[in-house]
Amino acid sequence: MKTTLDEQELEQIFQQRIDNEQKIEPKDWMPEAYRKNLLRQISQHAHSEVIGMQPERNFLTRAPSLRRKAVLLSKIQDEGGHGLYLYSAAETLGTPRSELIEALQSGAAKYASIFNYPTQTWGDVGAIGWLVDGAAIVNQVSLQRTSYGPYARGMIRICKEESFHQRQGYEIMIALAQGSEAQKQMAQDSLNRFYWPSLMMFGPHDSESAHSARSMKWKIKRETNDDLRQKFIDQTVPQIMFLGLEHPDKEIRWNEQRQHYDHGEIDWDEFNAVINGNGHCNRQRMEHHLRAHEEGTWVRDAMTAYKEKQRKREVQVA
Ligand code: FAQ
Repeated sequence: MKTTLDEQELEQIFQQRIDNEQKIEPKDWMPEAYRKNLLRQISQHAHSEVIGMQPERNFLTRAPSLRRKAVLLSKIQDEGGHGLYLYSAAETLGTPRSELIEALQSGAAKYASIFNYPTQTWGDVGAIGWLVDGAAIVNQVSLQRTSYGPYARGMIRICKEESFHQRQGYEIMIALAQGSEAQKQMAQDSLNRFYWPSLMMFGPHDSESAHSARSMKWKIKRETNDDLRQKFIDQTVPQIMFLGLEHPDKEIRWNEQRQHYDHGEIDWDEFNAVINGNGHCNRQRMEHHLRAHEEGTWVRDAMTAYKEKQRKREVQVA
């Protein structure tokens, strides 16, 4: 009599659990391709949160009031925290954080394209909170139902914080849009520059998306790139109207039949250039990350030495 299950049977049971909406936990059996794909997505998500601190950090010393500075500081710290939850979730899949960071620094792993755009004005800080965090929430609300337990639980907490980030950004935009003519112009300019890159955050069209089909089958992703992008486009139109700004997409039209907005096309050449390392700030972002990592070596060394000392003490006591 056969006592162990073969790979195919294990995969069938695994898929059945996914189909029944059961979460997969770190010690459960999973196909290697599921582990690899999940590790890729979660670690890239973590890298995005960490690199994503850089554009806003640029304005910490230039925030227009103490209140704005305190709020921005707290928001940026939240993003760092999200990176840490996500690295922890990724590590449950068996790869240490140091390897994940190495992959980021060598260029083997990606991070969200949006963070390679420069922040030029205070309006950009508003646009990032409103549009970039807004797009991140649309994606992450969906990921709260992802099939991998640690990722799904991390997303629930992250979404709560992202909501606050989105509101702080929109509040900045309201203040600018209701301010002087120059402030309104600043808001419009930031909207114009950040709108299209925000749409790119959802990734290539479904027909071009290398990972979507498998990720949907395994419920790593719960909605496709294009469906999430459409949700974001639809929710952003009334927000732009409320601000009294012009929509950057001249082709935006309500489609009664689809009950969605029709829209213009993203510049995919720009998207590909940015994800392949040729955006405005790719080099600068990585140089900063490498420098900060290098400067933090003594902290990591001190932690390792402290842990070792504790371990030796425990051995002596035992
Ligand atoms: N940028 O087959 P797909 C945030 C890559 S968090 C760069 O469709 P997938 C919070 C993709 O990795 C923002 N690369 O891939 C915050 C793949 O390359 P690979 C991050 C992109 O994974 C706010 C290739 O193209 N959020 O912002 C992008 O099924 C403010 C083929 O694409 C997440 O990561 C892109 N935009 O779908 C922080 C959410 N799009 O790996 C600070 C979780 C695609 O084969 C301040 N991730 N690529 O070399 C996801 O939902 C998915 O990974 C997608 C892409 C939807 C991003």
